[in-house]
Amino acid sequence: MDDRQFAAIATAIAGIVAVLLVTTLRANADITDTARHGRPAFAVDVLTYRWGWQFTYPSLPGVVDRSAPNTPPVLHVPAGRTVRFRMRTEDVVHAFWVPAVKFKADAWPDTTRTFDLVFPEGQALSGHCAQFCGLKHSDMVFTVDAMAPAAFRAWSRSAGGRASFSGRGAGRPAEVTLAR
Ligand SMILES: [Cu+2]
Repeated sequence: MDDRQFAAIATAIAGIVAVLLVTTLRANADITDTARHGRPAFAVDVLTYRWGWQFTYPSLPGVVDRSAPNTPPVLHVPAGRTVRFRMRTEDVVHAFWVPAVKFKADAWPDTTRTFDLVFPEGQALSGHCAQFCGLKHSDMVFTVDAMAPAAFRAWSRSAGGRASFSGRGAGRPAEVTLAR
């Protein structure tokens, strides 16, 4: 290899490194941006079990939306705000899936999964368990009532609390994290 070939190869490698560096920095900036703008405005604890869902709200003690025979539960959230979910399973692996927000996440035993979602306004967005989990897997459905802020405040008052969702928290689905 002569000096010119060496210089050409070295230049090419430097170019590739520069491209990778810029790509990484951009991706990082994206994550930081999401974290800042996606500050959660409301929180939901999700418990999955054979064969149903339970939604509780840390800022609304005592409010429980849970599956009942032939009655899918309703998950109540403010529309257009970042909602932080903490999800666990009581038994086997289930999966939270809401097609309207193009999001699916597994609930694994002994694991708490955290994710942020922003919902469009809608009274009956459909939700499903997307992991076959036994006999009544197909019963594992729920609906999402994603309300405009005023309607959400009214619901939270009628549910016996004052949901604190003063945070601006408008954003888009952010990081999904796992904690054991
Ligand atoms: Cu399931």
